[in-house]
Amino acid sequence: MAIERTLSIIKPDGVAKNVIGKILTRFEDAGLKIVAGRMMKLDESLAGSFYEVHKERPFYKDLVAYMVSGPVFVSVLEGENAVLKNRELMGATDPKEAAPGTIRADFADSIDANTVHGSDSLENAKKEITFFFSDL
Ligand code: IDP
Ligand code: MG
Repeated sequence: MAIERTLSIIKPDGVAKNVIGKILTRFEDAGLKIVAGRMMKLDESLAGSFYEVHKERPFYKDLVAYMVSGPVFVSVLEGENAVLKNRELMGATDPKEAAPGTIRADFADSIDANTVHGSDSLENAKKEITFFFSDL
C-alpha cells in the first residue's frame, strides 16, 4: 500500500463543539500523521472556489454559507491509504446514514453541519492540499 496524503477540514460545527482534539486523535489512532494544520476563517470567495465542483448542485449556496459561518481547522493527513482511511473514519455524508463509531455518526447534526470534509480521491487530495498549503 502506498503512503498518501489527504486534506481534512473540521467544519464550523466541529470547531464549535470543541472536538478538534477528539477528531485529530481518531486520525492519529488510525495511524494517520498530521503533517500540516491551521485554524482558519474562510471567506465566501475561498469557500466558493474550494467547493467549485459542486457549483451546479442545489445545496452549493447553503454549503458555502455554512463553511464561512465560523472558524474551521484545516489539516493534511499522511499515512497508508490515507484518502480512503480518512473517508472511512468520517462516515457517510448524511450523518443519519453514517456507520456507528464514525466521526459523522458521533458528532454531526445534519447533512450540512456534518463536522468534517475529506478529499474523495488521490487526485482531488493533491489539488485540495495545494489549495490550502501551497508549500506542501
Ligand atoms: P462529502 O463531504 O461526503 O464528500 P459531497 O457530496 O462532496 O460529500 O458534498 C459536499 C458537502 O456538501 C457535504 O459534506 C455536505 O455538507 C453538503 N451536501 C452534500 N449533499 C447535500 C445535500 O443533498 N443537501 C445538503 N447538503 C449537502
Ligand atoms: Mg466531497
